[in-house]
Amino acid sequence: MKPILSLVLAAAVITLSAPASAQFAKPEDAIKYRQNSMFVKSVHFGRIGAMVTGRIPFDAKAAVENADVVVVLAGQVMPGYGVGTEGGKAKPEIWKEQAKFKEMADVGLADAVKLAAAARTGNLDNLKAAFGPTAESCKGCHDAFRSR
Ligand code: ASC
Repeated sequence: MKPILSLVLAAAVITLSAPASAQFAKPEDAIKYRQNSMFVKSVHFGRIGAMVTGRIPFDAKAAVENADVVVVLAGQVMPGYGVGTEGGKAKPEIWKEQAKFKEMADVGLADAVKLAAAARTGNLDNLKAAFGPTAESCKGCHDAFRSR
């Protein structure tokens, strides 16, 4: 594992051990965090998408690096939606249907982990096979829980 990723993961573990209410100084920060996190995720996921569709050449090393960013951020979804942080594009259902929301977040993370594993095989067909389900997970959760 790269030193930088180890550091990010260590920071994530420390962050996760704090109660959700202590995650952000103010609710607007949680909203900003969610939106920026989603933007960064979409940039890195999008680069893999561009390889999968042939818009950019397949680069196995870049695929791994991009997938790893998606994994780290996909693992940080729940802390972004603590009690009292309603707002932004997040539907109120997120806080009313916590179990469903968490389940979708967990599936999203599992798919991202599979995407990173597929990237590590260095095989474009494996990357293609893992990309679709991950995109479906992203879309499914956005359709259910994000307002337009
Ligand atoms: C992205 C992005 C999303 C998802 C979704 C996948 O890159 O910004 O919201 O992928 O489009 O279906």
